[in-house]
Amino acid sequence: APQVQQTPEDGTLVHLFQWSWDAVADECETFLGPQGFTGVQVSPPQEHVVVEYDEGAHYPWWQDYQPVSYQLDNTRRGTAEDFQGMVDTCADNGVRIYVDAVINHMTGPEAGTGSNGTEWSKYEYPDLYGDGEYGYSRENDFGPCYEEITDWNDRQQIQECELLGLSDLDTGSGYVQDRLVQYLNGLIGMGVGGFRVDATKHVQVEHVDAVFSQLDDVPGWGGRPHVYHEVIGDGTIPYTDYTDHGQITNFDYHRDLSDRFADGSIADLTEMPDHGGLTSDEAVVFVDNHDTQRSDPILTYKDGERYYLATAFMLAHPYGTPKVMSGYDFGGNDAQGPPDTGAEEGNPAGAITEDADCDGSSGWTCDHRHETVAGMAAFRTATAGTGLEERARDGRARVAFDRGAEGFAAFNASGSEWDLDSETSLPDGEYTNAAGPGTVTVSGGQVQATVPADGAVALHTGSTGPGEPGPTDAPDDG
Ligand code: LM2
Ligand code: CA
Repeated sequence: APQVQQTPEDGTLVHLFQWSWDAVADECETFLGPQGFTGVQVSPPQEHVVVEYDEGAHYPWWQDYQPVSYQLDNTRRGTAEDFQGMVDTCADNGVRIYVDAVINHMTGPEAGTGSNGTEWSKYEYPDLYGDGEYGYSRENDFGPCYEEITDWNDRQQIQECELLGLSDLDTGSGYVQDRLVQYLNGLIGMGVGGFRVDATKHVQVEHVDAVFSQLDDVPGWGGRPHVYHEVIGDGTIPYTDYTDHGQITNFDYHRDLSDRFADGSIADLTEMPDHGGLTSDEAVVFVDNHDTQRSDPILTYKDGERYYLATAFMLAHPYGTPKVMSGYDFGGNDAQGPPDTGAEEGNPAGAITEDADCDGSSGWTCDHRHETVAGMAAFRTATAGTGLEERARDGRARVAFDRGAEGFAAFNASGSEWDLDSETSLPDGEYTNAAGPGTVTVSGGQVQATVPADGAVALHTGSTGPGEPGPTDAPDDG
C-alpha cells in the first residue's frame, strides 16, 4: 500500500491563509461544502513564537512558522477546542482539513514566551527538544550543522544547516522522529485528513520516509492521510526525490501558468503534458501561494480579473491537484499580519480578534469566492477522469477545450470580448455558466457564447440551466 494517499484530480483545495478556526468552520458549512471544495489548508496550528513588532509589522504572519511546542491551545487562530470544532464541522460538510506541518525546524534566535505560555530560547523547548543527557544543549535534538544555509547548490547544507537561521531539528534522530509522529498522529486522531509539509526539501528523504511511514490511517476518511510536500525543485534537489512520500507542490506549473496569464499568452498551455517533470498524479498546483504572492509575485489578487481567470483555468485543466489561494490584502508590507489582529495590549499572541468574513469590508480577499472561481470546484468534480481536447483557439490569448463529454471551458486573456462559436462534445442543452453570470445553450453540437474580456465561460453536465431540462433527460417537446 502507498505510504500516503495521492488524491485524485477531482479534489479542489483552498488555502485559507491565516483564517481563524471558527471562520474556517463557518466557511466549510456555508460555502466550501456546498460548492464542492474538498479540502482546506489551514495555517500551522502549533504553539508559535510571538513577535510583537518586527519589520514594521505587529505580530507578523510568519510567527506561525516558528514552532515552540506542538500544543494546539491558544494560537492566534483559536483554542484546541476551536480547532477540533473546525475539523468536525468541515468533515460534516465533506471538507478535509490539511495542516501545514512545520517539521524541519523550531525558532530563530533569542528567546521568548510562546503563544501558549511556553518559555523558550533557541535550541531549548521545554518538555520537547533540547533537554537531553547533558541538560539543555543544542547537541540534543538539533544539528549537525548550526550555521545558516548560504550555498543553495549544496544538498548537504540545505538539509543539515539552518534555513533562515531557524534551529534545525536532527530529523535523523529516533527521538525527534517520535515527537513528530506523535504530533502528526495526534492531529490525525482529531480527524485531520492530510498535511502540507513545510520546507520538505530541507529534510532528508530517509527522514521523511521514517516519519510518514509511521502515520496512522485517518478515521472517517478511510485510508492514508493525503500528504503534499513543499519542495521548490531544482538541479540540486529535484522534486522527484520525494514523490514516493506524497504529492509535491509544483512551482514549475506555478511559473508556467502565471507567466502565461500575466502575458496574455495562454493558448499553448493546452500542449503542455507535464511541468517540471512531475506527472499529474504527483503534482499539487497553484497560481500563487502565501510566499510567492509576497516575495516573487507574478500574478496575484492584486492583478484583478486576470488572476481569477488563471485560477479558473487551473481548475478546468486536468493536471495536478489544484490549490486555490485565499488570504488578505497586505498593502506594501510583506510581514503584515492578518486583519483584525489586535496590536493593542492584552492580546499577547497577536490573536485574531474578529473572524474572517467575505462581506468585502474586512481586508480578507476571499479569492475562492470570486465569481470566476467559485463555481469551478464543481466543474472539476463533474469533469474528473476526462481528458482535454482543444476545440477553439484565437491568437495567443484565447483558447477553449472540452473535458470529455462532461465539460467545456473557454478562456479569454485579452482586453476585448471573444465571440466564440465552437464545436463541443457536451450534450445539447442549456447550461449555467460556472465561471460567470448567465446561461449558455449548446445546440447541434455547437456552443455559441460571448467570452468576456479577461473572463471565462465554463459549462458542465452538473450545471444545467435553472428550471431547464438537463441535457441527458430532455423530454420530447409537446
Ligand atoms: C516555508 N516553506 O518552506 C514557508 O512557506 C515560509 O513561509 C517560511 O518562512 C519558511 N519556509 C520557514 O518555515 C516564513 C517567512 C520568513 C520567516 C519565517 C520564520 O517567509 O520571513 O523568517 O517564516 O518565521 C523570519 C524573519 C527572518 C529571520 C527568521 C528567523 O523574516 O528574517 O531570519 O524569521 O528569525 C533571520
Ligand atoms: Ca533540516
